Amino acid sequence: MKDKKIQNLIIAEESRQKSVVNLIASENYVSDDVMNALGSVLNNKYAEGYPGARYYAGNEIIDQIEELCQRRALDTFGLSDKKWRVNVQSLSGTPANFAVYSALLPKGGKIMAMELSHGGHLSHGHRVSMTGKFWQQIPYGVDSKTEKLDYDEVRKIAKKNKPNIIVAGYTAYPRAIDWKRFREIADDVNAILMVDMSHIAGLVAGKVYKSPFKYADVVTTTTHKTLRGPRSALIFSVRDRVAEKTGEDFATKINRAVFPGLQGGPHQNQIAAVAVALKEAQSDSFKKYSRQIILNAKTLASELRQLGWRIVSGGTDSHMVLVDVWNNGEVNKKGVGGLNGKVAEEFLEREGVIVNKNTIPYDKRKPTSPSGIRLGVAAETTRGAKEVDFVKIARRIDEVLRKNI
Ligand code: DSN
Repeated sequence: MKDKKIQNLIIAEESRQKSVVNLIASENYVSDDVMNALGSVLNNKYAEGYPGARYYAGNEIIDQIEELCQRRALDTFGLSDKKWRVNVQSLSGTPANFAVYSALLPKGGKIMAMELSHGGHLSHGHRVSMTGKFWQQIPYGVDSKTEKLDYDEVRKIAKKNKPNIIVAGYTAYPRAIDWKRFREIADDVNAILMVDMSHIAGLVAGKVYKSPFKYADVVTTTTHKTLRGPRSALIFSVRDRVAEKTGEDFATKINRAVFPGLQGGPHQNQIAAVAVALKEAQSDSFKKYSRQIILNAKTLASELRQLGWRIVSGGTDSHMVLVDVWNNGEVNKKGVGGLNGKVAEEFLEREGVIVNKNTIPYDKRKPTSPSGIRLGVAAETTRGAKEVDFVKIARRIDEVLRKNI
């Protein structure tokens, strides 16, 4: 690279990534093939429109890449093109969710979604996100005792508020989700059921987390978390749901919302890289990696629990563990607690363990200095870590945090 300043910064970041224990739940390490597709000549092409209907000439090969990516997206999740369509152009998760709402909701319509502090996402209608300015969020949370979803309560809130869309799928909820119950609730109130499976997409592809496709009308996902692809997003929609006013199917409306509604030319290098990652996600080695993720996350949760730390909801069914490091400001019998998530994140970073501070359900502290830290095992699992390594990681976390209590 001629630009030495940028080259040196890239080298420095690569060395940082290699030297730390990475427990950011939304990060991963992609293959060289994914990187090669991202850094390819595909970056040079403009392709506004969709395969077969572009606004520029010269897209014969680009069309084949995008169609292959669509095919692989359906195949990865075992979907028939008779039942599902997929848009692969959205640049990332928040724009993908915004595209769905703008395609399917009336202006000012209601998005019923988990509130941010309980594990929801900004793009699910939070007031600081454009999704909360254009539409109204109807929040639901988790049960205060179990810290798990209470489906009867979700149903009550839906019945009372009659949302246009119900969003299931979260950013800091480590447990299994009963998609069927969500379908029943959505049907009860005639709402669209959207699943945002960004965090768990790789686990669904690897068949270690229940697939939402049997129940959802729309499924969005980023491609760079457990799915281990480039930063991008996919929007799946069922063919047999049509918009009430126009009679068009959801996918037609979503495609129009993505382009020309929200974006110009798609990033074709990114689409090719997604296609590469999706092929990898169909492999046996990916299934093995997914199984290892679950074993590693359970090991991390149980080891930390034995060391005295309170695990939110009591455990995990995914790649993620939420730890209550504050414990209501008290140090417990095993000598841990009383740390806020911000300082815990900083202490750990100083010792080369990268985590993020996170609110816990019913948090009494502010999001900038919350009660919890969120830990994810996908990135270290990609690097080959097994249960024995996660026992060591849990002990290292415990040791660093105890030093600072
Ligand atoms: N930032 C992602 C996460 O960490 O969960 C979601 O957008």
